[in-house]
Amino acid sequence: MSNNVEQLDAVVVGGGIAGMYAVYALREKGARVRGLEAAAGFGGTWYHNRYPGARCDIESVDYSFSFSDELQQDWDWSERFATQPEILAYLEHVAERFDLTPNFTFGAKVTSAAYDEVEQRWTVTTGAGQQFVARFCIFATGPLSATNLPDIPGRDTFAGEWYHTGAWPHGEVDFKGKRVGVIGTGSSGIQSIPEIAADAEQVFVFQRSANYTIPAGNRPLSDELKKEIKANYAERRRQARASGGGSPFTPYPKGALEVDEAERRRVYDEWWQRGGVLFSKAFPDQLSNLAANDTARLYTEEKIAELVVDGDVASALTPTDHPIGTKRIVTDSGFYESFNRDNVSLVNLRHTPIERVTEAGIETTAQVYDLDMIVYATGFDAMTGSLDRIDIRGKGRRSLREKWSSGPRTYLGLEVDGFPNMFIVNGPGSPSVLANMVLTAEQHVNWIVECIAHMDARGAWTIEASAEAVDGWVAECNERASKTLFLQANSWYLGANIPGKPRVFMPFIGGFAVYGDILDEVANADYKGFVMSPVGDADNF
Ligand code: NA7
Repeated sequence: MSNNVEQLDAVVVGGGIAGMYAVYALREKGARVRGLEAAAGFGGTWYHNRYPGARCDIESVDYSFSFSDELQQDWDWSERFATQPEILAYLEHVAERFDLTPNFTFGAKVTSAAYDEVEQRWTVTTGAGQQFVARFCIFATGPLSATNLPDIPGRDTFAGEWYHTGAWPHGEVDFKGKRVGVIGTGSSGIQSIPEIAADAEQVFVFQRSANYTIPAGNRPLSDELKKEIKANYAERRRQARASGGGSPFTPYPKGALEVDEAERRRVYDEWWQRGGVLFSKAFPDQLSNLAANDTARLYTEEKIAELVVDGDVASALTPTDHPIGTKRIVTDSGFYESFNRDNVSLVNLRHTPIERVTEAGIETTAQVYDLDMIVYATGFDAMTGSLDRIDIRGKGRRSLREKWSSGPRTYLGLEVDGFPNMFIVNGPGSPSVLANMVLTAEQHVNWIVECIAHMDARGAWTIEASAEAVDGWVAECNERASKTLFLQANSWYLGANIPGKPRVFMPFIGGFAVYGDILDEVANADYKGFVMSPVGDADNF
């Protein structure tokens, strides 16, 4: 082993929200810890997704760290739903306030991580050949970080500018006087289209599937409201932790079909006004009962017809291929209204698919679109993509990529059998992508830190999920998903957006609070389902 290999208790891969908190929490416990981040700064998702209009779809006061009351009291969010620049400024503030920079190496793109069974340590290697050796390897690589750039014929021949929303350049992108094609109408497309349309000469929106989107109802936070929230922050956080989604909201106490039309409409009106993704949870049965879901769908269809002037365009923007909420509902600011502008046209790829990209633009089966810029708002290889792009090897040099070739398999989303002392934060098998990912990251990291303290107290060196526990958890996740409508959508939750990816529902769907209870139960039952071993001892004890 060369002398310049840093010896550590833990390596944390990723400098986004989860990685920042993992490094902080481990360091607080006295661990020698290093965070490795491919980018030049903190922020993860919020570093890369700088596209115009990028905002969080969870309220800013909830989508923020809860571990420090001083932090949440001191920081002022300016709007209900924070923009990317404000979230990034917040994360940079957190990094500075808690002096995280010395514990991070930036520009360090991790390419491999291998477990040495003799040394019982992980060696993590970057693209530049730097190596870090640690007892624990913690992946905080983000469920929505590996960009999906579709393999459209001729893609690389385009002579104009092109960008992916998830890898947006730093510095100004100028749309003025340009003909811009936007491919994709998920969250990134829907958020960016109104902003691009405000500047560009012409915007062509290439839509393959229409998506449900609810106006954010965004507004500045008044001083009075901020004061009120801060005075009750502890209670707000308690409610968030007791909820399914990590925000302090609970569904209406009755099912959508248990109330009459007037009451149902009143509830939908209220949740529509509340704005955004929560609309899928107005009634508790909306995501498990198709008839209940239909009531939300019909309500939304009326709204689209009201907001979009041209009936044909309204109809093309109305989703037909999935129950509402089974793909993440988008939270927008002026998306439907954009189609009332003269400079925005919808290209319905269901009728006229893209045939190729050319030097001059995009050709569909019906028309040639000359463009100066293409914006790929085409999403991510979600949940597994960022891990898949690293060569991760556990016991017997077995690769995680191979082990997961039929879909990800974890115990609690946290650990994988055959990969001792490797933890994943916000990974597949956890509820993170269906909840508030700041609180889910804190939940995971707190659990991991306590687990390590427990190991140290009992003299254990390694922890590994048993194969039976993984089997059981995968079965439980599948069973829970099968009772919902989520399997009816070709969503990224199922890997359905990536050609060739196995169709497996990847998140735990039981909700944030239920999942937290399970984590506690497992820890209290002496880490049931995990095997702990002392140094150099292959046997369990
Ligand atoms: P999404 O939600 O995965 O959306 C990607 C969009 O791109 C979606 O409309 C796709 O259509 C479309 N797409 C993808 N590939 C193609 C090709 N080859 N041709 C045409 N259209 C294509 O990604 P986002 O970045 O918007 O949002 C991801 C998450 O980030 C979001 O859910 C929030 O949680 C935050 P499709 O639906 O597959 O037909």
